[in-house]
Amino acid sequence: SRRRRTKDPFRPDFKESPHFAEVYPSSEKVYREMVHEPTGDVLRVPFRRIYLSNGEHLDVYDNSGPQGYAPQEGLPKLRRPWIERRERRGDRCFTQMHYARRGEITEEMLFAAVREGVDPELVRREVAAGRAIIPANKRAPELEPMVIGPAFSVKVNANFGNSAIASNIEDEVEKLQWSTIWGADTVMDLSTGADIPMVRNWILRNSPVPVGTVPIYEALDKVGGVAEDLTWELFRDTVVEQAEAGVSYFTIHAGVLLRYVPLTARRLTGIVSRGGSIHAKWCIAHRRENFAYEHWDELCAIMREYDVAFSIGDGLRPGCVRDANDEAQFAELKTQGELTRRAWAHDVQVMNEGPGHVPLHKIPENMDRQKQWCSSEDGSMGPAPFYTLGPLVIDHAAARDHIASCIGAANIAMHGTALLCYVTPKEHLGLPNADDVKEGLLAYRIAAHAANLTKQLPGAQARDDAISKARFEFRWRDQFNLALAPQDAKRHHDEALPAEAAKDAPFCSMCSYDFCSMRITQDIRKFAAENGYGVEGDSGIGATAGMEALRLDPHECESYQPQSDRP
Ligand code: IRN
Ligand code: FE2
Repeated sequence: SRRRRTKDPFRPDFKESPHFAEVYPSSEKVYREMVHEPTGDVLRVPFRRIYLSNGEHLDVYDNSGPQGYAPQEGLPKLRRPWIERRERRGDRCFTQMHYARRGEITEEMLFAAVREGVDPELVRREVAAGRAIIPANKRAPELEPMVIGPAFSVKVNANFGNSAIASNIEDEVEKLQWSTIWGADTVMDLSTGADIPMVRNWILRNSPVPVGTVPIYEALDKVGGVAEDLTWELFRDTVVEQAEAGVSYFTIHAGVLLRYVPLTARRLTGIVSRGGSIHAKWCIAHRRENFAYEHWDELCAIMREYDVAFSIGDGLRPGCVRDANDEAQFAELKTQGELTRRAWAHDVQVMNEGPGHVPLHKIPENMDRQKQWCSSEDGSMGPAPFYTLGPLVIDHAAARDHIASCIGAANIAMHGTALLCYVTPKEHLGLPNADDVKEGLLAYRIAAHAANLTKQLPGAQARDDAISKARFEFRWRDQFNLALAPQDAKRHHDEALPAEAAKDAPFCSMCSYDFCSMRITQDIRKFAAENGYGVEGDSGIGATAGMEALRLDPHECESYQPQSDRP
């Protein structure tokens, strides 16, 4: 990855974007058309169609965005007519929550519902109740709408952005493209280095997914990195500029109250949130309450006008398993709940950020408190969607923290977390490059899907079943193409057996022919079928009947499958 500064931020020297066809051979982008009845608009909702060698195909959720647009031009403005209609109508509040509460199913709600394969009325109802959000700033016409909430598939957020030490505009746009092609549902530009507004603008104009930011980072940059010099006015102006640019959700650490800061004194790792530490420093230096908390209603007014969603920061999240679920963390979470209810009163969409580092046995308590505290008191609203950073379930996995955090992420998502903020292998060590972004995302796609299976959403298991069938039938190419990263799967397979013929072989290099359990199982079924013992079909349930007819003890059968516990 290049480290040199961008020469001309108005005309960066972009690399060629990753080619969809190379990343996903045997896939094609298809669009499902759907009429939005109230306006007559025809929505074109993207899917990735995976073609299989047996003539079947499978459509999967697709975040890769419109292909073939040079970053210099930016992506097409899909939402422009929808937004213009609302502006012509003279709307003052543009939030999806506002429309949902009025009973209106917007184009965005329908679009997201088609992607999820659910009734658009469910999306409307969840958004109206604050249980789901559709981050979609009216100044971000490029994005393909998506919904975040526990009633829908679990989503994954990818972070990138430059720092003063590393990266440039070209690298960050490349990380954006890398993120969406590997399945990021949302991205956050966390730039803190040179040209923050420029980097953000290039990302916004090229992102098919909602973009989030942490505005306090740019505000701190404006005051030369001196937290004490921040003011409410400067922060507010930064928020307005970023809303105007098209950011769809803001992390704002308004729950870091002055009186909570001392609660972190005895922690092993103190305050580990960047935004949280900036606010805490300001509060302590001035002995005053957090200005984002004090001016929360003014912030709500800005969010309403653009439809920017709050991602209420977890500035006091635990930074190690020792600090998990402590007083500081839960004090802030309670305040997040109060802020959530105040935002809802303005029809502003909200999610709550969560940790961090939490050992597995403490995850359910964290999730339960979020659900309880970030709802309305009478239970008619919420809980607001939870958005967690992992959590990492052990602290000593440096260089493998994507795995340590994925375990917590799958677990907390199973308990109801709606959006998972990825962690890359570089976590705690350095700024991620494009490869780290890919590894982080693939790990998190696994965590999200693991949780989706537990939620038993309609069709959630279709891809697993398709790849399992291909595996059992030795359709190797289909196995690669159905995998999260087809080329990587193929590369591993081809390492020992590169010949084309091996892609139809009834074994692989792990067990070879004689010890292939799947091949032996097929022999068993074939034998049973040929001997007229009534096996139904060629790969199914009939096997049991066949075994019975053969008078085989099921325990004896195990000796036919010496490797049966292997993948
Ligand atoms: C998500 C959940 N908790 C924290 N996050 C993300 O962490 C947040 O959305 C942002 O992308 C990143 C850094 O936040 P801090 O360190 O400024 O809190
Ligand atoms: Fe950490």
